Parts: sequence; structure tokens; C-alpha cells
Amino acid sequence: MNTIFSAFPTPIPLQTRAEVFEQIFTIFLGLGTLVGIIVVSYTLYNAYKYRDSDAPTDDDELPTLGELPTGGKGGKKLFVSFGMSAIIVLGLVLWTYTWLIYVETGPEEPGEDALEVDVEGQAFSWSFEYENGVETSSNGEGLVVPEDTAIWVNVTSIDVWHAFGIPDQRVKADAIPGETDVTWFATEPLDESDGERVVNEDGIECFELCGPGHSGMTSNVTVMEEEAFEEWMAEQEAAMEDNSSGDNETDDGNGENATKVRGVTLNV
Ligand SMILES: [Cu+2]
Repeated sequence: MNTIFSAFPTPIPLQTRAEVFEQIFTIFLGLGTLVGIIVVSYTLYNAYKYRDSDAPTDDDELPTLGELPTGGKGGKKLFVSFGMSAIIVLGLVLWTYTWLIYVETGPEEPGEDALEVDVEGQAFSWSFEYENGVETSSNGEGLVVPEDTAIWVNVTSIDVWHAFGIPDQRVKADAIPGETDVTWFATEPLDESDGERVVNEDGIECFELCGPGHSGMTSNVTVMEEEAFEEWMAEQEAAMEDNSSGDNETDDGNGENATKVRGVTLNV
């Protein structure tokens, strides 16, 4: 995918959506607090400086009741403070939108490293199909993905409207019959304390009220070490081949076989 990030001389490291939003939140919270402290302190300082007292004052800039304030050095102070505010605000807008575009368009597709998964919602389960045809479902292992990878999901539904979401990953996509909603998330590298896999139980939820089983329409997300993931995938591929070779014997060539394979795999 061509994004504005393609223009960068070196590829930027893969950032998760959660990291991006946390970064934006931290910057805004920090700057908001700083500006708040400056404004409140300056106000208190002036309230104290110009407090009512009986003593005469020689301050020319002291505003008097019923007269427009003069001074301000020809508006220089106003110009500088407006200019600085504009630079800060425009900078923040640009910076924030750059990151929001990153979230919207995804990281530059890292070629073969990115994983693509077709997600299908149905009342009341999720099924996941990998590019090699391997399938898992919320009744089985759920969504299994490798660490430190961009995962692209193509979300759809085969019955009613659902919505696919992984709150921890700040991911949400509509699952609507006949439509495919494409979105992405990135997994973080696992560290030693994580072991070879981290399971986010019920990490996937349905976010569209879809029927009586809606609240149970959840699925696990398992993030695996690169090698463990490859092993797991090889096992799934082998199991899939076993299944399909068994089915081929009874293949009557009218396309029903595909449904059957799918049915078998879904019930794993
Ligand atoms: Cu639902």
C-alpha cells in the first residue's frame, strides 16, 4: 500500500494502533496541562499584581475603569502570542493527522511479512481463513497470529450485521453481508517473560447487537513467537490436506465439497 510513509527514506518501525493513540493522548494531555499551568499562573500573577490597594501606582499600563487599555507595544505582544499559538496548533493538527492517516491506511505493506486473514461473522461465531486456506474459528483456537507483524483483516458476515472488534488493538470493523471491510492491526514482539505464546482470551468481541447469542460472540486472539507460529501453521496445513484428501474421494464435482471441507474445519 502506498502511503505518505513510503516517502520516508528509511522504513519507520511498525507501530501498533494502541501505541499511536497512546502517543497522541500523552502529547495532548502533556501540552494541555502545560498550557493550563501557564494560563492559570499568569492569570493569578496578574490578579495579584493588579490587586486593589490604596497606594498610588506609576504603572502606565494599568487599566483604568471606563477607558480602553493602551500600551501593548503596538500589538507586538498580541502578534507574538497569536503567532506562537498558531504554530503550536497547526503543528499539532499536522502531527496528529499524519498519525491518523497512518492508522487509516496502515503501515507500508511490508511485503511477505504482512499476514492477511479473512474474517467471517455469523450468528454467533467468528471464522478466520488464512491466505493458504487454513481456517480456524471462535469455537476452536480463534485468531492465531505471529508476533511483530502487521495483520490485515478482511471482515464480512454471512447472515446479519455484526461488528468485529479487538478492543486491546483499537480495531473495529463492520461485518456486513455482501461487503468487505478491510482494516489492520499490528502485534508487538513477545519478550522472554511471555513465553512462546500470549493468549488474549475473548480478545475479539462483536460490537453490533445481532441476536440472543451476541454477548457470547467472542473469540481468543493468540500471538505466537515467529517459529511457534510457523509450526502451528504447518500443523494446520497438514490437517487441512488430510481432510481434503479424504473428501476428494467423495467429491461429486458440483462444488458441495468446498462447503463440506469448510464445515469440517469449522468444527475443529
Ligand atoms: Cu453481535
